[in-house]
Amino acid sequence: MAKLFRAAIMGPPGSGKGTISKRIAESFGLQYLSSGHYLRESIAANTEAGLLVKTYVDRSMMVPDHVMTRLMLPRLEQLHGHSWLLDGFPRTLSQAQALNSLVQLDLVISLNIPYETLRERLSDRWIHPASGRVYNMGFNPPRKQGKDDVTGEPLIQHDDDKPEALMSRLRHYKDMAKPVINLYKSQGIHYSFSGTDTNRIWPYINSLLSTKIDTQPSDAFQTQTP
Ligand code: G5P
Ligand code: MG
Repeated sequence: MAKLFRAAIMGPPGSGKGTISKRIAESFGLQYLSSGHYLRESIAANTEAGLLVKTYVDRSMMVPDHVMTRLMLPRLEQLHGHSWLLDGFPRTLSQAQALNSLVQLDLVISLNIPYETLRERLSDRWIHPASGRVYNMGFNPPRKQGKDDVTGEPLIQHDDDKPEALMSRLRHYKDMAKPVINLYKSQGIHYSFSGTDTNRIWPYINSLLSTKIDTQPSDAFQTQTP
């Protein structure tokens, strides 16, 4: 049996967590869990909890810790026996502590992207509000300008992606992330990647993970020791 591997990816809004997570999940066969995805799913379900969540997500504000842990931890419990990658959770020390009481992570990746790069990316970002699908006019444009690839519905831009709002979101992100990063540094599992270009960062993450993840599908493929 391949050894289980549990990782998380952290980084400010627009840092490329989603883009890199998808590559990791595909290359290494990990289950992928995105906090933003589950939040949007709960909003779409239109429950009381979903409506509450919407008031935060619409303003790009942090959803309260107890709501986040109640949303994420049961899903991780269901993945008992699987290797997985978390995108966007934990984001606060309290979330990290709740996660720690359930499982010890093997590795945490932080994306350290200059502010100017984030500003450019997010001001170029268009969203399909119903599904949360995200496009970037330079990096991954929709097939038809201004329209969602799947539904053909119009794309919108977020008020929160305007420069002033973005600056305050990023400052807030850093304040929240610092103690989380320190926790994972103290556990010796934190790796930080800096750069302006996802395609340039990816090979470094890929080679780090190649050394950490046991991708042997079964014992039968392992070399026999004499
Ligand atoms: P999300 O959904 O986690 P954010 O704001 O943290 O949202 P986002 O927007 O999903 O982060 P990302 O995943 O880090 O960004 O980045 P991405 O989507 O891969 O890339 C961003 C854009 O840049 C895309 O258009 C992509 O195509 C483009 N891009 C990527 N790489 C490059 C490149 O090299 N060059 C160029 N030119 N473009 C590139 O969370 C949403 C909300 O949910 C709440 C919060 O309200 C949050 O705002 N929330 C939580 N609240 C509390 N606790 C938690 N744990 C929470 N998790 C979510
Ligand atoms: Mg994302």
